[in-house]
Amino acid sequence: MGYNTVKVEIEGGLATISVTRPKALNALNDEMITELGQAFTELEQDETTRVVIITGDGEKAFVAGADIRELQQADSVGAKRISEKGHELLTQIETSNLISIAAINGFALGGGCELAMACDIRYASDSARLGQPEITLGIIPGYGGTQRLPRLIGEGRALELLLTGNMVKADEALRLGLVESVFSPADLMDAARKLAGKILSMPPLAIMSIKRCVRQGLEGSLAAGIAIETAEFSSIFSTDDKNEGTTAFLEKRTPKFTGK
Ligand code: CO8
Repeated sequence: MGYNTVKVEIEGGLATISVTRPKALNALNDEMITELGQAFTELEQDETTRVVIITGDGEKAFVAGADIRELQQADSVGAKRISEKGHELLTQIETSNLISIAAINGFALGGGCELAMACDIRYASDSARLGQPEITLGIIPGYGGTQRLPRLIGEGRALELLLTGNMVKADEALRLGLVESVFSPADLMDAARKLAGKILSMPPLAIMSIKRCVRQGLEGSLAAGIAIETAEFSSIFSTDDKNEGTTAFLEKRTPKFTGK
């Protein structure tokens, strides 16, 4: 499918989605939210794709937030619709069988930081700046920032960012646990691709199972999470890849996983 605001490239099991409105620093407008959802759904239906890198077009921004022009025009009813539509997309990414890596190549503010937080792993370039500046606009985050940020970095640190609207540089984001690793701008995409390649070399059913355990487990109590893990652990033992992985180890050879 052709898109106006996103570009999708597929190679092997890896898809790269670039959001592309560089003149507006890739701000998320309604069309982009729609197209990101469509692109993601297409990739979920494509049986070969297993990992997705999400990044921003150009050198300056990952995503500089929701489109402030659209927000300025919205009333409460419109805001509810905008928020729900964004939540639907970010929940889709978060709960998908696809593993998502945010390659944060510049500003990741407001909805951009929220998009990155819905991804499974965040790599940043040292030029990246992250934050939730909504408060400076007289509004609050509407794509999960008040929920995912404290879960990722803790309540006090999250409130400090949310209540001040402060942006943090990549090294500070790393210290906070908001990103996993920082690279030079030239190395960022290679690092994200290398990570994707490593994940792609692992058994697909176990990958999906681990993501379900972590994502669903964090929704509830430790006991509920342990029950999820036990059920997933049990079902992975009926896969061919379990037999292949354990046998390959004992035969001192590299496993050949088939995804069955
Ligand atoms: N929306 C629309 N346009 C934007 C946005 C944005 N978020 N960010 C930048 N732009 C545009 C600018 O207006 C400018 O356009 P033009 O050239 O036509 O004037 C162009 O991009 C370049 O930007 P700047 O000239 O400002 O570039 P600087 O390098 O000087 O500054 C900044 C870069 C610091 C990133 C600055 O652009 C900025 O502060 N941007 C806004 C950041 C922000 O506040 N983001 C949060 C938005 S609110 C949000 O995301 C809420 C999410 C939840 C929504 C749920 C709704 C219910």
